[in-house]
Amino acid sequence: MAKKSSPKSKPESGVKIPSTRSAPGPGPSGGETHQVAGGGEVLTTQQGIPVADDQNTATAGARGPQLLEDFVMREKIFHFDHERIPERVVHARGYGVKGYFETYESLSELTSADLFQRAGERTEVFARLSTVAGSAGSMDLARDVRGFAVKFYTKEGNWDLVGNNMPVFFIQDAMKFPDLVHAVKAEPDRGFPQAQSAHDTLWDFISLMPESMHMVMWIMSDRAIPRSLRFMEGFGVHTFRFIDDTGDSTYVKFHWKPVLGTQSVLWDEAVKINGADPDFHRRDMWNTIDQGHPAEWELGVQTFDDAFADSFEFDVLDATKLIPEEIIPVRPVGRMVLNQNVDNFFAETEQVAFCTANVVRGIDFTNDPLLQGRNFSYLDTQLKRLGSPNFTHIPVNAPRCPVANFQRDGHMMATAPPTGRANYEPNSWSDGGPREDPERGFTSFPEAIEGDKRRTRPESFADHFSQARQFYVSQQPVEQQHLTDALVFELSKVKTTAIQQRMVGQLRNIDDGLAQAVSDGLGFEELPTRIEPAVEAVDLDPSPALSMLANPPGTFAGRRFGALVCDGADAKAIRALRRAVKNHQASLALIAPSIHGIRDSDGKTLEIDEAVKGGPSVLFDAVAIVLTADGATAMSKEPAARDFVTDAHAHAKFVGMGPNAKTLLDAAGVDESMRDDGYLDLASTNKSADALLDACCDLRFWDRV
Ligand code: HDE
Repeated sequence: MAKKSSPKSKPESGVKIPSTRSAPGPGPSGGETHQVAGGGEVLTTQQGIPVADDQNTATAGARGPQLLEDFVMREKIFHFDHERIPERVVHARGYGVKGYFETYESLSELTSADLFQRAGERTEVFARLSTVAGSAGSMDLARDVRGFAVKFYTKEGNWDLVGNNMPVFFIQDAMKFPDLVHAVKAEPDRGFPQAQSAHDTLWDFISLMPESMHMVMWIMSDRAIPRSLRFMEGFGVHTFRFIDDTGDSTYVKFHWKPVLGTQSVLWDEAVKINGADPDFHRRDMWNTIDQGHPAEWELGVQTFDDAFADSFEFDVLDATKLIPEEIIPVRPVGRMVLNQNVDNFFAETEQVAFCTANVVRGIDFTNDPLLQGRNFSYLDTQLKRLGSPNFTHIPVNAPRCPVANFQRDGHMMATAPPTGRANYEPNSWSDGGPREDPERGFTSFPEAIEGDKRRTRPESFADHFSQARQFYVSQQPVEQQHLTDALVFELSKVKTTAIQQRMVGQLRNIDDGLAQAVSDGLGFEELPTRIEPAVEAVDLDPSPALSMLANPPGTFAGRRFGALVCDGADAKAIRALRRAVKNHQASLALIAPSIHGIRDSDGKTLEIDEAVKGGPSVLFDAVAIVLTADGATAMSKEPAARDFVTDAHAHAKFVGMGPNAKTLLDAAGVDESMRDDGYLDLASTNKSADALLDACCDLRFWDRV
């Protein structure tokens, strides 16, 4: 066979072969590499002093001690030693993306918020999507809530909508947040487990906190393992207020709906993805945007008045409750287009400082005790992390509208220093600085408040189980099974039997079938005793909107198709597949025995995205096998290739069967009797590739599981 010219042997664009020289000056050379500016950008110290040698510290004699006076080395190491800032106490691992929000139509009848006044208005945004429990270096596919924080740089100041991908929360009062976070994070004596809820301390706490049971249903559901950050919903969680120009208030709950629909992975996939690509979510986001495809969500609102709030079965101030979309539909009010990756991860994603207290005129808080506590917490945390009250001077945090006030000085004051004598007001100077604006200024909704000062939980917060049950019964059977499996998995990692029993005792208030299945899964001979609830659960109507599978995206757009290929693979089949994948606005990855390119049956060199040992099928939404007879025989002997197809089968993926696929499938134990309608022929025709991709729009062949 002719020697192939591997695409990888060409220098990649952006790669420049450095011009090097041996050691500068008259001294000896230890053979180190020096790259010289040669008319290009010159390396300098932070003080701007050009650096002659970035390889060697000044020493007394070539093998002698280092000189204290070497300010070049001292500054470099000093700066390095101080590179880290405290990671976020929660949501440490996150990914930032930039873009804009576009308003569909004026919402002036509801709110005076400037960004919602004009149809087509675009507002710059910065979004950070995160996991909660893990450290900054933890893996993306942890079972966890995802943070969904968006900073809107409006013309009247920054509005931060700091939400999650689940519409409810574990606790009702901010007072319990440190306990919750301590319980879920690594256990304090042993320092593990990392980014996992499956351990004693979390379930000990949770099983003693019936208010968290609704959230337990969400976190044990597949919502906690999204396929992509692009395919998850977002929620403001709390009830907020819209205030219009006349001062009237309307309650509002915010929703983000992903334009490409919701999708999650299976738990077995999550576990394997964490090993194969711990950066799966951030890589997916980076690559998608880098390839010119924005991530897009619609912002929707549920709005209601006091009459509804009074008539609703639950307290709208209770963040462990949601308002079913069947009761108050979500009205789309705009779309968010995230189309730009950050230029510098630290400067933007790490330094972005969200504060729930950042609201603009026209948006206000309610007395949700979780929201009120958050308003206190976020400013505090930014000071701790960013080290200065001037964190708003950092570009990612700076409003895009004028800022003028009499706040002065502090660490790292960075914007143009204010001038003049007036650093206070009132003052009588002609250039006395900014003044109040009663028309455009922020005013709080004048809610009448009276009551005794006391620590108490309102009785209206006491039903902890009805909506948990509603969530469970609103799920499809497959989803209920996943939820049960998740509880069994998590509680099987708990070593204290009393905690497992208490937890099953709580589940009995949600659904007896669920409690029994979890009890069986844990191997209990008897169903543990029911825990007496504060208020008995009532049966609410199922809410189909709560099920992901009841609301399938019906598209393969934005997904990734993986095809197993080898030298000599059918060129026409690959071309047909590539065309069909592109027509569905998805992307195709080729996986081969090695990364160094293959030659297809037409002799054309094809670039390869993954070597089979590094490209398991869990990284793809659907797969195809396009091999020669020899290639299939060789792949059959390769454990990674066999795993590729057995996993694709186990994860209910659609499989395109190109030439010789049977050889590999049989060798992997996926014999003909197991090959259901989720296996489609992939011949050398566009028609067969189109049929395969049309089937893929169902995302999984659920009948298999
Ligand atoms: Fe947070 N939360 N939180 N939180 N939260 C933080 O602020 C806090 C809560 C959420 O990408 C911290 O900058 C308290 C609910 C997101 O930078 C901290 C309470 C919801 C992010 C903090 C809550 C959230 C945070 C840590 C209980 C969904 C990441 C770092 C009342 C509605 C933002 C930081 C980013 C981050 C406090 C509960 C969402 C410590 C006290 C409920 C998305 O201030």
